[in-house]
Amino acid sequence: MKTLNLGILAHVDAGKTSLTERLLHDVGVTDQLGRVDAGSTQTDTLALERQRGITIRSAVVSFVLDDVTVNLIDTPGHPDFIAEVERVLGVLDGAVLVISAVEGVQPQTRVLMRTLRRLRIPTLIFINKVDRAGADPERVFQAVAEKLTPTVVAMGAVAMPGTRGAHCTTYGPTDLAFTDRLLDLLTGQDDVLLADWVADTFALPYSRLRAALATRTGRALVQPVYAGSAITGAGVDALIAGITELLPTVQGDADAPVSGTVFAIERGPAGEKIALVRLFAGTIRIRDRVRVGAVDAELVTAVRVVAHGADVVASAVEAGHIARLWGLKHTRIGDPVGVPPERAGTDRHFAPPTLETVVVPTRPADRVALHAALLQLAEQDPLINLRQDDRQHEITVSLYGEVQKEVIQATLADDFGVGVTFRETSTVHVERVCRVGEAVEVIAVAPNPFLATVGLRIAPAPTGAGVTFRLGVELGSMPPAFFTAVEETVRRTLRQGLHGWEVPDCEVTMTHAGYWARQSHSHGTFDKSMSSTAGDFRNLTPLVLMAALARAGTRVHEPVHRFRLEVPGDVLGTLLPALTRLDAVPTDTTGQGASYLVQGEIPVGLVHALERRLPALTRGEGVLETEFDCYRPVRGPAPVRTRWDNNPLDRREYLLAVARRVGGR
Ligand SMILES: Nc1nc2c(ncn2[C@@H]2O[C@H](COP(=O)(O)OP(=O)(O)OP(=O)(O)O)[C@@H](O)[C@H]2O)c(=O)[nH]1
Ligand SMILES: [Mg+2]
Repeated sequence: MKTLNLGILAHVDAGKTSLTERLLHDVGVTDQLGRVDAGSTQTDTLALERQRGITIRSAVVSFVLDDVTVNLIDTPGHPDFIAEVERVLGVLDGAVLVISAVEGVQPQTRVLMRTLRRLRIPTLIFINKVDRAGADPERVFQAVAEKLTPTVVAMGAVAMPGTRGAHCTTYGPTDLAFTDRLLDLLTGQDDVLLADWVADTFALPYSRLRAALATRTGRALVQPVYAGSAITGAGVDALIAGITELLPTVQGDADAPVSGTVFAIERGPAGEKIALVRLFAGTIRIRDRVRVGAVDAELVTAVRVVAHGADVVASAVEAGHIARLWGLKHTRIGDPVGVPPERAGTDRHFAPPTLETVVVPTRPADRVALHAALLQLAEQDPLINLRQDDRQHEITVSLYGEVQKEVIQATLADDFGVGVTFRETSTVHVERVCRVGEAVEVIAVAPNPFLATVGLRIAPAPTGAGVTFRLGVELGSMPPAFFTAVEETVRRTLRQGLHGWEVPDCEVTMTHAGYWARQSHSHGTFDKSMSSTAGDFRNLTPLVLMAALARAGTRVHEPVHRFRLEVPGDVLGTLLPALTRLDAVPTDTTGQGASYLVQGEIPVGLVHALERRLPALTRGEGVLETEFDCYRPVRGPAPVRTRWDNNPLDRREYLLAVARRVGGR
């Protein structure tokens, strides 16, 4: 059977969960239509989701349409949970982007559509809530074409929008404006179709246009737009028909070598680890041993697949499907299963979290339990980037925002019985390398106390390039384990640069390498004082790297958001100086009738302050949208972050550390 793994994506509250519920109902999986407001949906199952009426975790449900199994993934829309969307993107065959017919295109809609287009994920757009007062599907369609993607075609019309009786009609071959639009869009992209149309305008059958529409949609070159209501069900039959006709299905090869991705991790009732895997090729059976990430042969102890709305026990999962696998004890999110799939599961599509906070247990005795609980949460959400400072034992997590903080607090209390408070949220900065710096320590040459020679050169790299590690020495000059120890330590050390912030992008080259081969006494025992170990390389590498980094120098950068601010024209006089005081840099101000659109940049740390002051500055009429843009050098003195690793900071500390270790050896 063919499968379609379909993501439902949108700005918060646009109606993803309601639409998922409506689809399950209309295809006959559920008898009763669940409602977000009653806490009775299939996908918002966490207690917290039901209480708050928002989605926090992505959830998978499934149904069969003709001969296709559709695995539907309902995702959260709140920007604090964007990491959940990110993890899902690598396993999708198609997406439905939901937009409210009342609120229209919203900040997260833009971010998501941009990403869907970049990843070439076939997408249908659904303008939802046409029944709600104020709905204006035509205006929203225009905004989609202008702000999101020009390659759109409206698949139907809405009568009586904004009323409970709103209903939808689907365009067909006799709707000339529709067929003209199709022709225009498709012949612009397809030369053969264009040639046939020029040769004989009347001979081009409608079925050919529909087929071309499906091909182009499947290649993410066209985005058909539907409209309707998840609550009343209007327009949903047309959307279902569109999903079947226009989105590409996959039929993976069940006999090929296993290839899949772990895209989520859950904990079962007994606290056991469950991996959600999208299988691209091959078959995984119970008791199979599979390679997962770096671990060679993990034993699969149980398999469950989502089928017809329920999660059922299965003996195997085949290519194309999504399954829950038990037994993969060491797995992490993004791990490849078997042969790594072409689409990597760990690619970064959205900005990383730019906030952080220290988590403090209410009862000091809970510190160890808190650490264990947060480790489990970090398994499910690696971007919280858990770290513990070596000296004070304080635990810090990275965050997207305040709602995520509340969710962590509630989860720790409800699931782990650990009460916590948070220190004030602060901004995560990064360090950028200024120029090339080198350092080297040679074995048996004072003050180097370690049985290792390590030379490292660090050089700047473009934003987003990541850390690359290269060998400037012969690969055969040392045992591979020593090179691995150096590379791993380099990556770990760069999590805190000269000012304590991560150095995300740089090139590190190992310029010198040396070791003493394993030596034994005459009676055959291994003599550690004469033989290099991986530990020597792990201890020496941070010292050399930090010395090289100190020579290269780093500059601290802060995260900056782009903002769009719509305000009444007469408040500009007071608003602009206020923006400047908030360190915001307006780059563009344009009049739009009686209102003005001000765009520019603002440091992330001040977005909250701007939000708070906005009502007073704009008589409550200002509409602010912000979105992560880039990191820029901080103005004034660079903020320093507490070190959680005992990395030496500079040459002086380096020598002190060396001296301490000489004494200790
Ligand atoms: N009138 C009307 N209300 C709708 C419609 N779809 C959703 N809603 C309401 O909009 C609110 C949000 O709906 P959800 O389905 O939770 O939206 P969501 O996109 O899943 O929200 P998050 O997952 O939190 O981002 C709820 O109160 C729904 O009842 C619709 O078609 N018409
Ligand atoms: Mg939802």
